[in-house]
Amino acid sequence: KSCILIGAPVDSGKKRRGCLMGPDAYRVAGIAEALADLGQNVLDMGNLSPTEVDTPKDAPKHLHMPAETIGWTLTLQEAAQDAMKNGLPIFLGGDHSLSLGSVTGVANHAAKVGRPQFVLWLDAHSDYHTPYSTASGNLHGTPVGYFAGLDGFDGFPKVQNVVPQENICLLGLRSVDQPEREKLQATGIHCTDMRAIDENGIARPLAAFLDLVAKAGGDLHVSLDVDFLDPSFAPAVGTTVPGGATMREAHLAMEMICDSGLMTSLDLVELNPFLDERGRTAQVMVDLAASALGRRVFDRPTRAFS
Ligand code: DIR
Ligand code: MN
Ligand code: MN
Ligand code: MN
Repeated sequence: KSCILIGAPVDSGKKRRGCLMGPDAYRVAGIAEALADLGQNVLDMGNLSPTEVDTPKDAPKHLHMPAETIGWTLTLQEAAQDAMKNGLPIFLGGDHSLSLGSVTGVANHAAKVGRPQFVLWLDAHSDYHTPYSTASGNLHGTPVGYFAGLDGFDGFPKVQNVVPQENICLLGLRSVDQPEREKLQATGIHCTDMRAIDENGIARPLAAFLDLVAKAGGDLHVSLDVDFLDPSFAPAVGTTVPGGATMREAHLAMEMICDSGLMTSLDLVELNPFLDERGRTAQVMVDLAASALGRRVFDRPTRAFS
């Protein structure tokens, strides 16, 4: 099996531009080399471009660039389904609206091979808006709503395989808008906010979710938004929220995901290299991807004190 790098320079999901430079920043930061060093067979498919579609007539007026995002959703759904046959796709974003396509695409593949799809959403935000509930009009705030089957995505491809609420875990939350909060509190979506991480550590809630995936024999998609991380060491994102995951919390999460052997696909999203200083945040994201795919200091358990 291979790691398949899929460049998705999606920049239509919000108004601040720059995420289109993300895929090349990951390449410059050495993502292919880092994964190859871990013994992975790495294929870089280059960058995709969106399918051309007309602006949907019935879309809410305040939506930012719906036609481009719908076009990307079509392109990425197909790319995700194809890549799943050959390996583990890593979607190099691009803003988080790329997950409208990546997640629904991998879920279509899982359904075809008869496995349940699970999603781990590492993000400051819940991204559980619909095109009608979003106040910003930014579609990067909607992918969880879309693949969880909420209504209101007129003009978008119909979601063929909705990801069940109980199969979704949002981890790292600290910015949830009122309409999202109301809907989330009435669902079975697992929501772990920063307070829960402060109180219990990140390992406990994550282990519980990974256990669900393992018991169900599921496929696991991991979606890593740069703003999951604290902006003090991951500043290159348009929507920083202070009080995020520390470097070690993030690496521990990736190391546990690796140990579980469950991850079948990965998004690296919201990196805006235009806001960065010497590619620092791109490097952090590459190091986290490496942890998720096998980089470690020692194999566990070590002999020290045990
Ligand atoms: C905000 C920001 N909730 C919105 N969302 C972001 O515009 O809907 N998600 N940045 O990652
Ligand atoms: Mn996000
Ligand atoms: Mn976010
Ligand atoms: Mn949001």
